[in-house]
Amino acid sequence: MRTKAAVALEAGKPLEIMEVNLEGPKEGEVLVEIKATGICHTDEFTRSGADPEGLFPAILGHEGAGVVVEVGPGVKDLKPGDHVIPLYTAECRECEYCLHPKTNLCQKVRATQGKGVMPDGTSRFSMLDGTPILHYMGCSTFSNYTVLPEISLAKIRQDAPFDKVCYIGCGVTTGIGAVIYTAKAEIGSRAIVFGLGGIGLNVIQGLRLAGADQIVGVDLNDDKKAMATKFGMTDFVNPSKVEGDLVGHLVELTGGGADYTFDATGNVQVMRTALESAHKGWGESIIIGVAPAGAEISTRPFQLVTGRVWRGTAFGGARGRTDVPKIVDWYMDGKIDIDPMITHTMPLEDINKGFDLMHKGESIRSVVVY
Ligand code: NAD
Ligand code: AHE
Ligand code: ZN
Ligand code: ZN
Repeated sequence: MRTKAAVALEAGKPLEIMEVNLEGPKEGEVLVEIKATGICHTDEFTRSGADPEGLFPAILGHEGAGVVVEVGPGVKDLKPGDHVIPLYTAECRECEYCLHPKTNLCQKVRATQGKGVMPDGTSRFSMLDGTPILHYMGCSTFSNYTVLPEISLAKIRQDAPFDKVCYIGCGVTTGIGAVIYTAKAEIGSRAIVFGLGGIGLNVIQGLRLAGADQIVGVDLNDDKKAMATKFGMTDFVNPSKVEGDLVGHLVELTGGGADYTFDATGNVQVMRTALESAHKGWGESIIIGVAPAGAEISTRPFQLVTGRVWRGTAFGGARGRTDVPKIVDWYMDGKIDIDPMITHTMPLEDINKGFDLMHKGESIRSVVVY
């Protein structure tokens, strides 16, 4: 079939809207009509050329929601008409990782996913002249129709609005999950969140859900303060307005350092500040942000010797097929909020405007509606 897609032809170039060929689903695969997709900073990270795993030409996008159109041979748990959220972290429920209680990083399709192909080593997408186009993070939600392995799809309830729950495909789950699945923050915790964008705001909402006493938000952009306050931030710090040492300021503000700190910027200097503003003896710092090729983190080992812990999280530690449908329920039951964070919606033709808004710091989440 043919489908409309936004194609990343080369690193650093705007996406190009075009008709592309899409082959039907093979063994264990599913054809999905994407109804809506968010634009995450990780899409920009790869588009820009900063991603060491970035390959071109590719169809980016990994924060979608849609409807199953057709299933390939051997697909067991999905049928046409089912509503689904694509998962860049699959859940096969049988690999060594899925069977280990301490990780959500299913490896069943990770190697081929990283090469931009389906598990059989080939792409379903091509240009109209036959040139192959690669998949991205196993999802490629910047295409109106896409093919994914069955284990990379979470089945969700039918009454959830696509243009809102697509955000659960990355930002909402990553932010809330970092708090509840990775940090397992306790009631009464003090926390600091660096970066109040599409991920950081969901960390804040997760901390409120977990019953944190103090939630400090840190961002260079003062315009992020109002939305973060709405989601539960108790104190705001703009590092450019702090005189002297930022770590010292944050340690004082949290009465000795935070129980949990979260980096949602992708900046390795910020990651160091986040680690060092965690409480001596027990503070944990969770890295969510994705850093460019070649960037490395550093600190004095003494920071860890004296009890601070550095950890990281992918997709908030969530097991997608199990946890995503529950998070959709939380949204539908009013336990979590999503709508105010979706500041812009647009048709696929305007997707590059979504990237511009992100760059200008004017959006939280832009959502493309097909
Ligand atoms: P975003 O652009 O919406 O938000 C980033 C925020 O960080 C902005 O508000 C910006 O003003 C702020 N910021 C930038 N530099 C800063 C600094 N030096 N100090 C303080 N604040 C600063 O991006 P997003 O979609 O929220 O994504 C955030 C990061 O999380 C990105 O690196 C993204 O790639 C990553 N991410 C990781 C996962 C994961 O599974 N680990 C999932 C989603 C996104
Ligand atoms: N390809 C990059 C790393 C990108 C990365 O860390 N991705 C996160 C999800 S970001 C979603 O917005 C992730 O899930 N990582 C675990 C994994 O297996 O990719 C690089 O640096 O090579
Ligand atoms: Zn993302
Ligand atoms: Zn697995």
